Amino acid sequence: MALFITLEGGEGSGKTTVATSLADRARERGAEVVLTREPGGTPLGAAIRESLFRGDEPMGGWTEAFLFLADRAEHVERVIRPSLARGAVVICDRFADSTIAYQAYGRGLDLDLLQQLNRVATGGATPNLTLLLDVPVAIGLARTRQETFDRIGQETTDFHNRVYEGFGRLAIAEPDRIKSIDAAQPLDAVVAEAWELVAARLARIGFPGRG
Ligand code: T5A
Repeated sequence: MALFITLEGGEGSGKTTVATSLADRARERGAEVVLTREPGGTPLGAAIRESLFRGDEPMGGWTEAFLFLADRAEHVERVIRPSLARGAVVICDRFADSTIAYQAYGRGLDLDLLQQLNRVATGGATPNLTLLLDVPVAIGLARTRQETFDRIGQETTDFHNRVYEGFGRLAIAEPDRIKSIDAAQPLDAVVAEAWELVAARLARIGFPGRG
């Protein structure tokens, strides 16, 4: 019965808004839904999130990567794996693909090593479906209020362009898992497309997902 869905994309692509809407719709169809996020999906993760984004202090690239990975290891062990084990639908706002897009493509850290470290952090937990909300960098950044930008949100346009390219490459490499959605469309259209994909997965595990 379990289903593991992640939402990925750049800043302001609409992940949080779409994830909430998908969770509401899946609950209406009787699923137990665990809506969670990275970083910060556990009490320890909330402290890690605070360390990652507090202030403008510079942080080493690998320090940043290990903080995201530590958050993920705790999140998988404490929240994601137990929820899936009891048959819940887990909807997670960002997961392992963000580390590849931001820390490998964005920061330029070793991609193979980060993939290995992701495998350690996730213990092999892999999403059944990843919705990549694809929006041009300039549109996404314009949607996010400047004053809410954190250390990573404040990065250069070049950095965000590399992240965008990274997500695109991941989608090409894993077309069965990662489904790209044009997130420059009006929100209703984005949610409708995302729900279509989720409803099909829910139907496969026995929920009346369509409609
Ligand atoms: N990170 C994270 C890493 O570097 N490595 C990692 O391994 C992980 C896990 C997370 C930061 O950490 C980085 C990535 C991030 O920089 P965060 O606070 O979770 O920080 O930031 P984001 O995930 O980027 O959240 P944002 O709030 O910036 O973007 P969302 O969630 O994609 O967008 P959302 O839903 O909040 O929407 C933003 C605004 O746009 C509007 C919404 O109403 C809202 O006002 N909107 C639309 N408007 C018009 N049309 C649409 N289609 C719209 N969709 C949304």
